[in-house]
Amino acid sequence: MKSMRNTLAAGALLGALALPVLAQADPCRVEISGNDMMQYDKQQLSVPATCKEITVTLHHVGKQPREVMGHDWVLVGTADMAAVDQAGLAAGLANNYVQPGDKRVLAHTKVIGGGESTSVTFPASLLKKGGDYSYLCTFPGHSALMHGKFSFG
Ligand SMILES: [Cu+2]
Repeated sequence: MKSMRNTLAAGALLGALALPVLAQADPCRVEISGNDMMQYDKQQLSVPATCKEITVTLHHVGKQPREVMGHDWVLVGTADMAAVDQAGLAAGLANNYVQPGDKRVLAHTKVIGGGESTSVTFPASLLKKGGDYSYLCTFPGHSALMHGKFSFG
């Protein structure tokens, strides 16, 4: 019993020490990059279910313009990925390759080109803890390479 109490005390101490670090890196704000090789730098993004609001920032670290090698970040239920991608293709660049009013799209950024960054902030209430979510780039032909899992919780 005594050793358990010691462990708890040590845990509390570690928690207190870790707190300033956690305060700096908000787990509800995540970042991802796309490049000129049609790749995201992350195949998975995770945010804790304690988030009230989630912010995703997309960086395009390449040089190509958005008309040629544009990237966006679109969050969907995994089952909707192909259909959303298809609808986005028809919507065109003027609509950031996302069909306006598409209810299957949970959140999305605009399409950006090399050297640009963009963010989207959305309420976590759109998501269910432990749900099966994915993100993709809806620029034509990109999603086969540019997609990943989004875990919430
Ligand atoms: Cu892309």
